[in-house]
Amino acid sequence: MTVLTPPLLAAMRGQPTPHTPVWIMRQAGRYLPEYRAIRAKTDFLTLTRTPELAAEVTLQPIRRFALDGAILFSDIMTPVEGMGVGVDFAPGPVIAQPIRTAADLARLHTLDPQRDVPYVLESIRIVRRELPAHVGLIGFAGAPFTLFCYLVSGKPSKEFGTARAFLQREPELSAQILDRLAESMTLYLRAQIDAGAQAVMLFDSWGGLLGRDDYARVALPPVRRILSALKDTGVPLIYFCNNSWTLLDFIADLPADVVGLDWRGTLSTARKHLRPDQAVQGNLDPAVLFAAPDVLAARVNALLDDAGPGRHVFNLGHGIWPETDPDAVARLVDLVHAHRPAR
Ligand code: 1CP
Repeated sequence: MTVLTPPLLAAMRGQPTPHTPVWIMRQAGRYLPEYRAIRAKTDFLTLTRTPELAAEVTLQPIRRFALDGAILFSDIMTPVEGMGVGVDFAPGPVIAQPIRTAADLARLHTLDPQRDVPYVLESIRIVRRELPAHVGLIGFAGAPFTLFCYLVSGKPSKEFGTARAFLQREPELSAQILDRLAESMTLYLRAQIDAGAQAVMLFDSWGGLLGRDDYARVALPPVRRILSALKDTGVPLIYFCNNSWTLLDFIADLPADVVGLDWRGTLSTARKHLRPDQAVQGNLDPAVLFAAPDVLAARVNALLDDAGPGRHVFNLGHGIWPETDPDAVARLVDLVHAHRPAR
């Protein structure tokens, strides 16, 4: 029997697909009543540490919508906890003792995935057993600079001024922190792939806060190190950097197979800066899910026409908002699947 490649993975590899595949950043979450029902009984940390529950929440959006991809239910800060630094979620990550000295860094040991986060690997195994064969499972990690932002500031922030000032004041200690994170996230993603993740994504939510020079000197090298180390796995490697429209020449030079884009630019523009063999992933503004159905349809079709056929994975430009109507998501997925290239 021939087992067909899931469209998600085919598009990432530049192979033909029956339709443009679609998944949604933060697709398991508070906009779904079934997620809120589970969260009413269980706190977020317990959810991420209980494989049966994490797998159940991962599968919720797959049962409700015709999505082409599932993303493991976990958080970018989950492995950081495994590395020895306590994280609370309120709801964003809060670190009681941020990393700001060499002694702090000593508390952040290199991750041993089997020992430190066995529940993540077990969640992946359960999801792979339950997931329909045409749906691809995406594993993920935070990019080192984005993790550094939370570790140094100790809480969410719009500008991460504390972390960016630290980077300038303490360049050597910063490099050591980023190094430890790069090594650990490489081990973490490899363990996820071994457990059954079929593609992996690095989330660099805050990389775009940096100017070109600091991005190229500080944030980019650890990303390159992780992606290069994972090349031999053969699974598609996705890099998403929020606010990266002025950084695309650097990203074009990364060993990323897929580049995630936010909604601030068009995918045709992104393609001009990226390599022809790199697929694009994105990039509808999450706000457009609040538009009237005919407006949503026009926007989705225009985005797909602009992206052109092939090497495109449809997604939002950033995470879905908790206030979103799930029916709008159902319409979105159907629109993407029904679209045929303009001639
Ligand atoms: O239920 C709750 O109250 C917890 C809210 C929540 C959820 C549902 C958090 C805390 N994390 C998650 C899950 C999560 N986080 C997933 C898996 C679910 C899915 O996508 O379906 C993923 C991939 C993430 C990744 C993540 N966490 C990122 C990168 C993507 C992005 O949005 O830029 C970031 C920056 C985080 C940090 C984080 N964790 C939680 C929150 C609320 C935040 C954002 C904090 C901030 O605004 O700085």
